[in-house]
Amino acid sequence: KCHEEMSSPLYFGWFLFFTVQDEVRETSTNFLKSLEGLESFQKHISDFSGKEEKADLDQYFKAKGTLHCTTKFTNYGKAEGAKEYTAKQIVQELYGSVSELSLSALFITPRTIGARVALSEEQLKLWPDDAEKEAESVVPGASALPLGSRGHVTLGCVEGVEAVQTGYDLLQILVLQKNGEQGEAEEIDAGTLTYYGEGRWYLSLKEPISAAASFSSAYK
Ligand code: 2AM
Repeated sequence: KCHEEMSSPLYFGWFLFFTVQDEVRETSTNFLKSLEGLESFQKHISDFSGKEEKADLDQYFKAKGTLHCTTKFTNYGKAEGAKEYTAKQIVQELYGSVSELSLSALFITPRTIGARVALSEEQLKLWPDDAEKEAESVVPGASALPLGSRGHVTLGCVEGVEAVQTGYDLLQILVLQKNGEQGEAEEIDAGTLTYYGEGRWYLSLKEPISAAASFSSAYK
């Protein structure tokens, strides 16, 4: 029983080192602060508050625990493909290994805040083939995006919203980008900020954040 539990986690992923988590949280807080200071953001504030008044974004999103980038949600072995993923040689081989995650963008929607992860060739070896396809029913067009597109770190969610939503929100923005949606873009200190409507804001970072992380699994 014990062995079975040990090999059937809730999910696999890259877990950011603790010191790095603090840095990323700070970056996230600064991002929200700079958003609130923008005229363009204030113009669309009703996307978040439903009213024409100042919303405190830092209070709006609630943190979801240890910062990580999920590779496979195995749901204690119950998710489709869980056993196959767990048994993969590369998963066994790289379990416990440390690598640098490149956080290339930050994004918020009225539901979630997250960081996009630009996965390396090596990291993509741990990425499930169907991660984007699996989201197709929720985000039409997701399955046509490149492998690894869903890679992200959930930084927070609105109360009552599950973390899985962050990846869907990212994929939705990427589908819009792929369809040539220009949005309303402006340059800010940290990079190019684009508004895609319906409260979707995407900041492409001038300098990606390098975050040390270890590939491992979590049980809750
Ligand atoms: P996240 O990767 O967007 O943060 C435990 O719930 C973790 O598994 C969370 O980090 C969560 O979202 C992720 N998760 C939950 N359900 C999922 C699903 N159906 N597909 C992919 N990831 C999922």
